[in-house]
Amino acid sequence: MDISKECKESIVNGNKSQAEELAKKAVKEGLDVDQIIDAFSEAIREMGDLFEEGEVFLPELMRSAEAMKTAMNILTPLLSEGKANHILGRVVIGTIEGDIHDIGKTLVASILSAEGFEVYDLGADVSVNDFIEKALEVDAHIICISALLTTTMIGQRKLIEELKERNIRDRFKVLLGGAPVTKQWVQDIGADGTAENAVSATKLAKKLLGH
Ligand code: B12
Repeated sequence: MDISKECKESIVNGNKSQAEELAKKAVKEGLDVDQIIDAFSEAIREMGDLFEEGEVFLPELMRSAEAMKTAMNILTPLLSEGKANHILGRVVIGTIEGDIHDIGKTLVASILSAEGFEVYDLGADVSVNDFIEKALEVDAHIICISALLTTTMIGQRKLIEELKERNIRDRFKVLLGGAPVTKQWVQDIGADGTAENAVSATKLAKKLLGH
């Protein structure tokens, strides 16, 4: 079986040790990390679809996510290697309050960092206030907010409103992401953009800062 198929299988079966072994193998054999991450990502999304259809239940989805995270913890540090020697800009990133999905956000943070951004990753379930305080503290150029739930997307709007309230909206570019985020939503709440994946997110971040 080819390694991409094995990666998918490990996630679908929620087999943490298999996922870990495969990630280590990919690193050891110098395989294309992007391709391996794509295979894992495709599998976890498939599990999400099955979950929505009622074909798998939360404990299974959680086991798959655990396996995915174990593999990603091994693979994402590789993405940050070979950092550019000048800083393109400072980015504060996190998943919005009430939302614990952090796999995609961590991928975006890794690619941004690999491309030369100084990244402050606040983790998941981050309050609007913590985003803003950190952005002010490090004098960030961009705030990146991830939301994977339709119920937590509202926090993205809250953050922009809070920036306006404090008269600091113009100090930061605000990028939104996560599966439910659409261009329409970005426009509706007055954010600066969105991207479907970590590579296009990084391209957009560069473009917004004129690189
Ligand atoms: C894995 C997963 C989980 C894991 C999370 C583990 C973790 N530590 O992250 C667990 C099992 C814990 C989980 C829990 C829940 N989940 Co869940 N989960 C998923 C799943 C299957 C995959 C998400 C993922 O990791 N994708 C892989 C990564 C690589 O992709 P990504 O996140 O989309 O990120 C990419 C892009 O979006 C983009 N991006 C991401 N962030 C950003 C930010 C910026 C600024 C930019 C520019 C780009 C960007 O780049 C990323 C990399 O390419 C999705 C299904 C799906 N299709 O998204 C459901 C899904 C998001 N979950 C869902 C639900 C309902 C839940 C629960 C509420 C279930 C429950 N009943 O308790 C809880 C939520 C708890 C909470 N309060 O947050 C629903 C949401 C439905 C909705 N409309 O709101 C989904 C869509 C599943 C479904 N189809 O029903 N979940």
